[in-house]
Amino acid sequence: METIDIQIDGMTCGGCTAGVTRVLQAVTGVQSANVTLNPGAAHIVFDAQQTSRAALETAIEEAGYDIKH
Ligand code: 9UX
Repeated sequence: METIDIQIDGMTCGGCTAGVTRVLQAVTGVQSANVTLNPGAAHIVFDAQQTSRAALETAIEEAGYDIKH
């Protein structure tokens, strides 16, 4: 398992964090996703054979949020 943190811009409420959590947990290979509003971030544990930081960042962007690179 691999653990990463992704900084996210654009989440403004608890509904946003719940939505991002749901999106991340739906990605095959994600074991757990903890999303915080302040600071905007996702702490993700995943199987590197099944997904990647890039794929997870894309999923967040497709949900309507921005990645802080
Ligand atoms: Mo409510 Mo957070 O629409 O966007 S989920 S502000």
